[in-house]
Amino acid sequence: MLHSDDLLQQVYPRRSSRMKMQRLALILYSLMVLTPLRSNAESENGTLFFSTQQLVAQIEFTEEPKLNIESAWTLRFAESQEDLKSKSLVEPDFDIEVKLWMSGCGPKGGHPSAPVKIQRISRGTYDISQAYFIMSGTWDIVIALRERDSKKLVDIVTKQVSIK
Ligand SMILES: [Cu+2]
Repeated sequence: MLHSDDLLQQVYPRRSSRMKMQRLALILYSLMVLTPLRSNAESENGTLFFSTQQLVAQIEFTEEPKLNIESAWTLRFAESQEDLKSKSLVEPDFDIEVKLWMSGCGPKGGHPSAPVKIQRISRGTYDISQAYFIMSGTWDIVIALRERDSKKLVDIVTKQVSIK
């Protein structure tokens, strides 16, 4: 049987090589996202620690994660756990990226879900909605900080959720 990529190459040679580039970019991006991801840990009460910044984050679900139903949460940033508790929040000086990622699944070793909606509410407070966990298993909620101009990755934390 002809592999579908080979078939595409014959029918659409230029389009296929562009698809390969896109695939390569996706793999490189996954590596970039997943490599630093293993080093940071979530504390028992759910605080997420950014290792390169004096910054912590907290996820408070407003719609608990469930299979194929929209999930939503409030994402808050502060300089310390104490500040999170007292809601003395800070606005990170970075672009904030939120993604859903399922690792160890599929031929490429992982895959995203559809982009979530990120809406800034107030200082250090964001509403995240339209988050869909499209398979059962363990998902990573990945929060990345990027330089505003260069979009260079500054730091990354993850929260794991288990979807039944
Ligand atoms: Cu999956």
